[in-house]
Amino acid sequence: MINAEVARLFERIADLLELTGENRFRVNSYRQGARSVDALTEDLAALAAENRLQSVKGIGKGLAEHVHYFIEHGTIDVLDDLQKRLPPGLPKLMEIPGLGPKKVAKVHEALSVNGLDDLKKVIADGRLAQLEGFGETSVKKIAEGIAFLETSGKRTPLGIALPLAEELRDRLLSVEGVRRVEIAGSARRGEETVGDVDLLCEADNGETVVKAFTAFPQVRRVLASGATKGSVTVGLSDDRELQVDVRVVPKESFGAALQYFTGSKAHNVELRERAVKKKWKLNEYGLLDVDEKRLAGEDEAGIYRAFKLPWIPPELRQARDELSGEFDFESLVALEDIRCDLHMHTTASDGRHSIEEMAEAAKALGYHTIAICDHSKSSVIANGLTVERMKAHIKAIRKAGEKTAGIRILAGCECDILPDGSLDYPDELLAECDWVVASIHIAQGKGGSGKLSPTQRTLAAIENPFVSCIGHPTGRLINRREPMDLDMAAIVKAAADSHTMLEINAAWQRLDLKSDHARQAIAAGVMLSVNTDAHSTGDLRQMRYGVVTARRAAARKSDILNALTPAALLNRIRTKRKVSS
Ligand code: DGT
Ligand code: CA
Ligand code: CA
Ligand code: ZN
Repeated sequence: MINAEVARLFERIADLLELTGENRFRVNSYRQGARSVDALTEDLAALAAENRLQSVKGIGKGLAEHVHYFIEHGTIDVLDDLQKRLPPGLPKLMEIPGLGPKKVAKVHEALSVNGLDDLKKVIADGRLAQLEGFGETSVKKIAEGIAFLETSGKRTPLGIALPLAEELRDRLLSVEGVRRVEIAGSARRGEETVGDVDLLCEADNGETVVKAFTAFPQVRRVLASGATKGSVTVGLSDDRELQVDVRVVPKESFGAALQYFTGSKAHNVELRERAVKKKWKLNEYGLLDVDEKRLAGEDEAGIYRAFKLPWIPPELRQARDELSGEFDFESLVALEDIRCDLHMHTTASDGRHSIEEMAEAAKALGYHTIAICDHSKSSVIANGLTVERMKAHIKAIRKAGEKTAGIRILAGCECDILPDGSLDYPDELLAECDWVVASIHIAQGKGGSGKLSPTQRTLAAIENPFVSCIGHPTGRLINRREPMDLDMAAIVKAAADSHTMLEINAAWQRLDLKSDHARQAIAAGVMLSVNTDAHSTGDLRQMRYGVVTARRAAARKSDILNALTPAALLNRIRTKRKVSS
């Protein structure tokens, strides 16, 4: 459906026209057109084919011609002309909070500002503050806006955004008149990074709720505050800001709004296409049939039920195949299914807690098994264990296991895969471990001449009979380090053939494998192991990020090693050793 795109382009034309100082009527006709198109449930392309575009209120002859042009060329000529006429750096300035099209037009005209650098100059030399309609306060706001724009390029990791969203949700719940609050958007879908946080609030006193929200102590700047919607930024520890949107809706629309604002956009488009086929109307207010009779809106499941679909877990709303009706969502792995964590560190290498402390914390989470996996000798910075220390550590782990009732403690290690593809410990030592995670930490770049590539190193480790699992297989750090250049198809196949597990490292900085790779591994028949790589007892709670990543890969409980019974788990580990040796 082209409606959303056409609406966006009309909106853009309106902005650019306003920037050139075009008269208000012409600007408004585009804005009105954008709104009409957005609200339309019929497909614009179908209307155009029947020459009925002008029957839509808000679309006159000119806009109808634009739609026809768009269908033929995939663009709108007026927009292209405008973009050619304007200095290339100018439209970008409209995105700065505190600077709309009118003000940008003014600084362009009065001070010949053509882009961001020019703008910074007239702020620095005081000329902007002297311009009529600006002044010290508004210039200060614009300067802050520039800083925000320049640092907000990066998306925020889920592990930072989600706890913040939960904090704000809980605080909103204590605001008078608020009956219900849900996190929507990418955070609810469990995306590894979040652009902005979307909160949805059920209440009748929108204005006071939004006011209270904008006054929360976490709020750094208020971007908008109205009767049903508020938008703020909160400060992050690295001095970046994260935008948070709040929408207040009445009870009868809550489910429709939750469905709409959870997205993804592509998933919503598919669902709306189904509605259009039935001549129904679906939007954030509810689902209406041909006679405008309300079919659903109060609860989210009701929306899907109207389409004869089960409620769809947010993680799977990706416009893949979740609307096919073929997936058994009941079998999808959930946090409650996770009964063990098989990668964690202790004070023996670079962890903060002892074996016993880690075991007690895991027991409190209801786990039946953990594996202690401290670093091997070549991870010098991480205080990796020499062969002798590792031997002693295995004894210490067994002793702790005997002392600690109610949980099994596996003696494991996180063994480095060296640049030549060999492992950091001899096979005899690995054989003494119950469970071995093999990871690449050293020389993650492409192999130089005569050296093995990361793919070859990983394949070599998979072939070793004592390697149970490959840890954080791609080595990426979200926003900080690119993944290694790997032939994932080859790795996945070798892992499946040898019964080697691949890890979904649940640390939010890693999420490695990521969900697309996890999906690929599952399709090849690989058993995945979701582990926190905890360096403290608190880190064990990061398991949830690994689980949403697995859910985004449509992992069933039976695809995840950590959801098996104790006996089945040990059996799987033994299978690898038997098959390989
Ligand atoms: P983000 O913030 O970039 O991480 O991703 P989202 O998915 O949270 O996106 P956001 O915050 O722009 O919008 C939240 C949801 O609202 C989005 O997932 C789907 C819905 N939505 C927003 N704009 C549109 C639209 O133009 N069409 C449709 N169908 N849905 C939209
Ligand atoms: Ca969002
Ligand atoms: Ca948003
Ligand atoms: Zn580790």
